[in-house]
Amino acid sequence: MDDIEKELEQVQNEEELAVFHKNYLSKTGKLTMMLAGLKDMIAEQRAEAGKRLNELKRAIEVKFFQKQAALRAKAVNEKLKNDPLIDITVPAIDQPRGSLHPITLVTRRIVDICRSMGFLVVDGNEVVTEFENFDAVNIPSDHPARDMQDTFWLTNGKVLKTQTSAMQHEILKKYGPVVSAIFPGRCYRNEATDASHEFAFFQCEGMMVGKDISIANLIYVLKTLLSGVYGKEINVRLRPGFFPFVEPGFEYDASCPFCGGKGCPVCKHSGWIELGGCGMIHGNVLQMAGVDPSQYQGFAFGFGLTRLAMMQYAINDVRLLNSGNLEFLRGIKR
Ligand code: FA5
Repeated sequence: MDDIEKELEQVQNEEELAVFHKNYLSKTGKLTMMLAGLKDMIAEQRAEAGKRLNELKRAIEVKFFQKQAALRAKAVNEKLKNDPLIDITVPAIDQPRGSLHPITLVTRRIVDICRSMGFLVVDGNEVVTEFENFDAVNIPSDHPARDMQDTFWLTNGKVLKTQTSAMQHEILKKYGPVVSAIFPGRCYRNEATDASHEFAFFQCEGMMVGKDISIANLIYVLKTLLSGVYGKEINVRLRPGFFPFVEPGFEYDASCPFCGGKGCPVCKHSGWIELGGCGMIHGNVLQMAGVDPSQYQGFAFGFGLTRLAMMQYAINDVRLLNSGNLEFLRGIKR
């Protein structure tokens, strides 16, 4: 141990450090080889020797990273000192710093809450196949539901994702049949834009599939998620609603977080805010992804993440979010 440490202390630059790493810590390094050699020892000795060797390797690794940081800092300082174009004595200009976009803030909040409930967070493509966006979620080519989402078709036959539901199939195939996942993402629809409709906007979708998953689980997850987002107890109510990929399907509302359900301009004095759609995943969707609907079932829910951010930050025109208008962004109270 002492010899290895001494050798590390004598390292003068990053090239020598790389050689040290190769000799001791890389896949073929001495310490790694010694650990690999443990398998040939008799069982009684193996545990004790393994523990000591692991401790030794970890201690060397810590010293290695410390040395690496010190060498890098030294190199940067030397560059700063010797570069005639950089004058480190000039006082820093008091520039306003950047800040996170409201969509990013809301996404992070949702992701944190869902992670704490054990959900996977999946990042999906914006360009998807026609099959993923429609057929795999039970919207075949002759289904009228296709007309509800005016789609940007690409010349190669693919589409710009019109809904995060387009990721259900891939997630079920990759992680199913037992999976809990959320998948926020940018969606595109060929809309005539106005204060509440953009052609590019964010949705967030969640899905839980397994044995004995029920609507009670769906309501619990929605309540926990929304209460976390708003930092107060939120109630959820379901109304019958149609989406081809869920059966039964619902629209769901959250009790207004701004007035506590008493009625205010945000909830149009109803006490409830319409958030999105949800329901039990249709058997056809499960089957197409190779999940047996007689054994497994689950729920899915989706909502307009952009809309949530607009309510959270009192933004009255969705077009401002993509506008790149710094005045607007600076005015947002985070
Ligand atoms: C859907 O897209 C379903 N995929 C949601 C779903 C998921 C239902 C899972 C059931 C199970 P819808 O078309 O209603 O549903 O869109 C959901 C939300 O996206 C809307 O409530 C709205 O907040 C948001 N949204 C839709 N179009 C736009 C748009 N052009 N601009 C801004 N937000 C939009």
